[in-house]
Formats: sequence, C-alpha cells, structure tokens
Amino acid sequence: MLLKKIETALNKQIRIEAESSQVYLSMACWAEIQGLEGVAQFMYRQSDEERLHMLKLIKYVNERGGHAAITDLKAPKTAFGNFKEMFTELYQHELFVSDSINQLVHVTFDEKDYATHNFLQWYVAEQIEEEALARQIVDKLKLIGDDKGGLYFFDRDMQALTTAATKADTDKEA
Ligand code: OFO
Repeated sequence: MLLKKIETALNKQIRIEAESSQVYLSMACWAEIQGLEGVAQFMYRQSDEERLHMLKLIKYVNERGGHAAITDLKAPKTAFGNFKEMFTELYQHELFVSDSINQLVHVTFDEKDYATHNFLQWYVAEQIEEEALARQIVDKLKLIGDDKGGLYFFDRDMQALTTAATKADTDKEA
C-alpha cells in the first residue's frame, strides 16, 4: 500500500511525464512542418517514450493500491525559433525532469518506502542517458551553426539514430 504522500508525489511525476510527451509531440510537429523529417521522427519517438514512462508510473501506482491521477495538461509551445533553440529547450526540459525524479527519490528515502525507491532507479538511469543524448545533440548543432548543408546531414543523422533505436527496441521485444 502506498503512503498518501508517495502517491501524491508519483502522481505529480505522472503529470510531468505526460506533459513531456506533449512538449516533444509539439516539437515533432514543428520540425515536420520545417521539412526536417529525421528530427521530426526523433521527436515523435521521444514523445512516445515519455508516454511509456508515464504509463509505467501509472501501472505502478495502481498496482500498489494507489489511484493514478489523469489530469489536464499544460499546453506546450508550438514554435521554437530554430533547431538549436529547440534542442536546447529539450535539454533544459530533461534537466528539469531529472531534478523532479531526484526530489521524488528523496521523498521515498525519507518515508522509508524502499520498494518505490527501487522502482525509481530505472528513471534515474534513464535520465542520465537522456541528458547525455540531449547535450550531445546541442553540441553538434553548435558546431553546425547556420550551415544549411550541415543541418541537412544532421537531419539524416537523427533519422539514422531513430531507426537504430527503434530496431534495438524491436529486437529486445523479439
Ligand atoms: Fe521521462 O524521460 Fe526524460 O524526460
């Protein structure tokens, strides 16, 4: 049985994961209408991943005797200036999510809820990966600057990265 305080904290994180999914979905749409198909695919995938993070939390809360709350969500921005700005926002957003996960882990520790503490380690590891990937992408875009040809190859790289990640997931499931 979950303590009320833990249930509330997990529900807050459910909302953050749902909002993250919406933020990345909005970035996917913006990239798509700019004609960068690879970036759009990457962002659609990020959005799907955030939804899976949300669902994993929902299942956990319900299985432990809590009630996962499905709430209204903050509407994301719909335009992002340029791709460097957009990926910088993605990176900042991941830092915000990591901070939120850390606070959540802290609450479970304070309340001696070691089962939830253990469950959250998956999110801690995931955030390390996502932060690192976002930072790498921002660094790449800084190198590219305003070079249109560079952006074209960057888009192809993003497409290849997304295809490889999706294949790795499919192989894992098989
Ligand atoms: Fe939910 O994984 Fe990052 O934000």
